[in-house]
Amino acid sequence: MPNSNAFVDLTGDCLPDLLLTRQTGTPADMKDSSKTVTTYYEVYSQVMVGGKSQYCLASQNGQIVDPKDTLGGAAGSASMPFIEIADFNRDGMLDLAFASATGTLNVLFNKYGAQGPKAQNLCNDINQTSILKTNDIFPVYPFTDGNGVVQEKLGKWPDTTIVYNGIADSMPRSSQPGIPGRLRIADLDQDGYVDFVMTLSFKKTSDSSTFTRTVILQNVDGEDGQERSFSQVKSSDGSYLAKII
Ligand SMILES: [Ca+2]
Ligand SMILES: [Ca+2]
Repeated sequence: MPNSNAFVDLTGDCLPDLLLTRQTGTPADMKDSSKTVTTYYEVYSQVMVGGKSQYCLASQNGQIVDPKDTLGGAAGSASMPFIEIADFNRDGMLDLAFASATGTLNVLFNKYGAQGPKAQNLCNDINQTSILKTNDIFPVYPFTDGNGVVQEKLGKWPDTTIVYNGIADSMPRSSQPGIPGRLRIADLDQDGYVDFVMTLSFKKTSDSSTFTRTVILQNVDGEDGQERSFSQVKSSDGSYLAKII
């Protein structure tokens, strides 16, 4: 069951590759708590063979969420995050970002090495399709923060009595973190690094009333060996938007 898909150049040879997200299992499996549903991505890389363009499966090990990571354990709701693709660290290679059902923003940096965003480094022919099979384009699940991956827990809020849950009405309501709405990327502060905008649904544990807030995560310099980090913008009036706009 493909969901997100994109034709983008993930290997730096100027030939667009195909990225798909997929899920194993059937709707019945998703309603059966004894069964698990695997969510993963596939990369079909475009290569030139004998002067002709072909797509070969370059990566199928990109599991992106825990098989048990359904929304609040509810039936029929295996998580399928939307993926955004951008060069988050400005090294010339496209990276991958998605929010998992545990309420974590994951940014996976492309491990293919462009030598920096210089004109002479563009469109290098990798020339060896074996490289595609022996090297993962992105870090492999389970992800380890700091190892080519940045993970940011979403939904931080000054009031600890507030938790958040799924953004869409059709998603189960619970006190557990849910999948945020689709990510959007834009360089909001015009520093040359793309930032995140997303909408999260919150629920007050005091009276169960719900409300939504737009969350901005600024792409900033990393710490502790991380290349980049994604910092939630906050302000004293509670509006994450206020700092930038
Ligand atoms: Ca990159
Ligand atoms: Ca920015």
